[in-house]
Amino acid sequence: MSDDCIFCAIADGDIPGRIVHETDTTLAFLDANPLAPGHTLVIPKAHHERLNDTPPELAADVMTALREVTIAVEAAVDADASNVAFNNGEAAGQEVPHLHGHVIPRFENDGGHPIHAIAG
Ligand code: DGP
Repeated sequence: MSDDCIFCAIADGDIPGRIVHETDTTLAFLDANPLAPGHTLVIPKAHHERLNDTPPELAADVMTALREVTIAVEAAVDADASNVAFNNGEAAGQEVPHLHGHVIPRFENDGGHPIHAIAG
């Protein structure tokens, strides 16, 4: 838990999140500013700013959760594909300094480039 971290507050239940998936070590919830319907974030419950300072076992848990969430989200919104990505550090566009993977559903001919959009 880190004071003043919005994603820690969601993980601790202190502020509401639209939670779609949970394990002992990870949580997934809908993005507040979705780039596409079903845009979901996957976080470790423990506070780590970025991939570089996340213990390998926990990073593996996040990846396992990302895979399950990707499958479920694509099915839920009938997507053709998805962008699964991390903005890893402020200079890369990371705005919330608590590790999170984005799952952004994509549709044939949707014309978007959210992999660029999420990098700010
Ligand atoms: P990034 O730029 O990779 O740090 O993306 C941060 C994402 O987090 C952005 O898509 C918007 C989302 N976000 C920011 N604050 C909140 C919040 O309080 N709740 C939820 N659900 N999402 C948030």
